[in-house]
Amino acid sequence: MGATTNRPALTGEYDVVVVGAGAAGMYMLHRLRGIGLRTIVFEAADGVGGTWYWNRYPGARCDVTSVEYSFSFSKELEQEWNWSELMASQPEIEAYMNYVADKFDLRRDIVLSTRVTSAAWDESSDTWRVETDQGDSISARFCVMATGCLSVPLRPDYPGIDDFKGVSVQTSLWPKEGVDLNGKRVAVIGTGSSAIQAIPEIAKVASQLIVFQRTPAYTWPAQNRPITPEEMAEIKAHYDELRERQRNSPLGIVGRFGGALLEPPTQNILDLTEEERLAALEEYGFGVTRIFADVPTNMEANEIARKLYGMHLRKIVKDPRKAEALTPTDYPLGCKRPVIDSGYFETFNLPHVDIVNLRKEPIVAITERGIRTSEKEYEFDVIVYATGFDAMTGALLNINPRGRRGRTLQQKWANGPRNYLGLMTVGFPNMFTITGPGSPSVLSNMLVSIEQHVDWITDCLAYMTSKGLATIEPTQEAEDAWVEEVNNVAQGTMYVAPSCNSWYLGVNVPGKVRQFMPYIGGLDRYRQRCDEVAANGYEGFELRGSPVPA
Ligand code: NA7
Repeated sequence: MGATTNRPALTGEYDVVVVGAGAAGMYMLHRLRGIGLRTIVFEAADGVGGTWYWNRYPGARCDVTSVEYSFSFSKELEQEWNWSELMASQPEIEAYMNYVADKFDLRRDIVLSTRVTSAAWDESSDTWRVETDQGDSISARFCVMATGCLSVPLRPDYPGIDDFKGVSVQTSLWPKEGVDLNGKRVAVIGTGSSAIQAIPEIAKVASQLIVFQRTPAYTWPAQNRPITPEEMAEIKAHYDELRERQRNSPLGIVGRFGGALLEPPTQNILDLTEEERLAALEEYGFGVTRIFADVPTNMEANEIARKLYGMHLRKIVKDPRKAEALTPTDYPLGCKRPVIDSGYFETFNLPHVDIVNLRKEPIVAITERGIRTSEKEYEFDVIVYATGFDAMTGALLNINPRGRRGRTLQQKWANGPRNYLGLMTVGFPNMFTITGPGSPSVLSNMLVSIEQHVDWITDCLAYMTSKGLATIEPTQEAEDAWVEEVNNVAQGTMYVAPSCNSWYLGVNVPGKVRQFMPYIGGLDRYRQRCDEVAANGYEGFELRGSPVPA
């Protein structure tokens, strides 16, 4: 059980139970109310916002421009809210999520500080029975998993991890009251997006910062800056056009307002001479890796771009030992989610900031005083774990819903996730996942993908209600075909290169099946497909009016 909430346990019957009150759960609640369905939302945190509630580490901010990473469903909301920067920081996005919760009066149906512990399909009544760590036991006809893609923190299982006498903290569980880093000796373990955002900020206040890196990251300057009031007014005048373009783009990102992604590149790096490549490097810096069409698709081109990237890095990081440690060498550009940063490499020029290459000097144990590697013991006051998440499937498999005939999701997905359109999985009627595996999800602007899924689910439930239908479940054929399509579109891309070890593939979690989880075919194509399926009377789904025969 989590912390007790001192409220009576809930036992009611609902139309829909939503798990999670991040952006997905909140918008889902809003839409379901709109079609008159009695909905309850359970949220483990004591506030709304999901990712933007939990990730409070110094430097946490969105890597998509905020004007685009925001809800489009309310014109009033768009006109009321002002973003202060191109890419807003965590406090501002959390404030936005709270503003949305208040504006649409969402809180009265959100039960906070309550973690769903089980969900089981009852075949006799066609309902989901959902239990929580606060003793609630409710039933609902539909269950929507808005549990997030990066919501289950991973912490390494180093020997002695609990022995450390200083402060241990995880970026994704950063305490609300903050962590005093002033004048402290700080270790950061990990060099993914979270660490790369946190490191420059921690370096500003710590007396010493040592970064423990397993894999060097590719990261690009964020070029973040404030948005002027004039720009915000201009954006507000053109929201409709922006949203339309977002919805019809492969990533849900247009990049018109300061982003770097305007038009897709057409020139190939392989067509350039060495001199021309160096001239491009001179002009674009790290951006050189993003201006050629063949870099993401042709591994020879990718390798050339990788070398240019390393050359630029060595210009910035003055100490050759640090530069060598920070240079990615053995996996393709773009196979992991690109990181964007504000002064990451420059931070390593500070005398009190150093890096330990764990490939040469692995961590052997955490001790009372700090970190022991194969070479020596380092003493710290604070150890920051920036070690990532059990992505995309972790939260779903932790709840481990029990579907028809008592079969669990862990059993069904033992060899990797399988579903239809990333929305529903055979054997689990009336259970939807928002931005789950098999959908564009983390390969897109999450807010655009969330809205697309929520809108589709809302339309589906409205359709079922209007027709008096009780259950919906994909057919086995539709699921098999979709799984094949998800795999096929990823084939041959850098995402599945044998040298790629990303959380998209699940390989960051010991024992997890290596499978590329998101759908890479593009949000625009995916949206069209989902719309066609709905227009064709929910093609590939079986809809029934009465309990499924045993
Ligand atoms: P990531 O991107 O999964 O990064 C986690 C980092 O932690 C990465 O550098 C890992 O190295 C490292 N890691 C993980 N486990 C260990 C152990 N046991 N020892 C040493 N280092 C370890 O998570 P983030 O939170 O940074 O970012 C997640 C997403 O949030 C990001 O993509 C954005 O979408 C926002 P590895 O590369 O696995 O060798």
